[in-house]
Amino acid sequence: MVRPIRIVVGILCLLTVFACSRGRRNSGEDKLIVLGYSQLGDESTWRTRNSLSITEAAKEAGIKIMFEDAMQYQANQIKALRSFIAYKVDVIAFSPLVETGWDTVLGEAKAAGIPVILVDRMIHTKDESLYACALSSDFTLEGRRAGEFLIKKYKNDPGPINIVEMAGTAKSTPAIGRYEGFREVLSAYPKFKVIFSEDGDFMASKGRELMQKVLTRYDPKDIDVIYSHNDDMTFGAIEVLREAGIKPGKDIAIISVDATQRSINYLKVGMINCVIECNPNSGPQVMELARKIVAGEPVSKRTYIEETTFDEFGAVDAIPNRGY
Ligand code: GZL
Repeated sequence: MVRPIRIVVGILCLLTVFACSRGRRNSGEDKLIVLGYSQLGDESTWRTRNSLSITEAAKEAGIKIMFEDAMQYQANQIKALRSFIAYKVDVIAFSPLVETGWDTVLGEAKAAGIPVILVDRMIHTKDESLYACALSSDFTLEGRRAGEFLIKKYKNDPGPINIVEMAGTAKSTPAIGRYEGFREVLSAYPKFKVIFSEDGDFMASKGRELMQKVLTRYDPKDIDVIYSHNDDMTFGAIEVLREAGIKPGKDIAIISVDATQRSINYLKVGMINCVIECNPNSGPQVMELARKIVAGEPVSKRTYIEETTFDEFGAVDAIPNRGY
């Protein structure tokens, strides 16, 4: 039986340790970095892996992370950022769901002297001082790569080549970049025609819905390509195609972005024709940026994550396991 006095003493010891660590945190010696991280949601396989990369890297780096999942609501992200400011974290990092609507809350972080790292997605602002640095993929390049694959695949086909596009979350950096980069490359080839483009929010369920809508609107024979902004929407669409007796990758070519293991498996058996890599494993780079910023070391304002393309023209069987 534990005597009550021992419980009280134990609590007092814990509070003392905590107070010292917070004091030490602010004193600058042997700094325990406290990072507030607002993740936009858990909408896709990619996002789940990205969150794991972030939290595992924080643990590895000895950084105390306050991790908040906004469940795809910008209001939840703003609330989380404000709680990090109130807690006086050393540094904030977040993946903005959409590009606009952040100036006010980032102004509050700036006034509180808390640096902000943008991860995975960008914000649209006139005041670049609102964030210390940004780390993400080059989404316009990803879109260009998708277009370049089609130019190669259909180089001897006079067209028209009819394309169905399943876009990501509207006004998000990846959806904007993948939309624009794709058209930038194809604009020189009028045989390519995007006959349908709608927002599927990077979700498998909405990929299904979009493909069902497309098949009520178009004869499958009039669809040559599906360009999907992420694997989860692709997987939803492939289910619908197969239920309709349509062979994905053969009757209709498929380009998908992310490169999760399942999409690579589909590429290897010819159900997908091209997979554009979007790397979710940014955790270690985020923690290194956080450490440098807190230590007052210089960091690049913009860092792009290295990525590649896997397609039917390459050695698909040699693609290493993706791990997610
Ligand atoms: C891209 C990321 C996108 C992924 C999707 O960096 O923001 O969001 O491509 C994810 O899978 O949902």
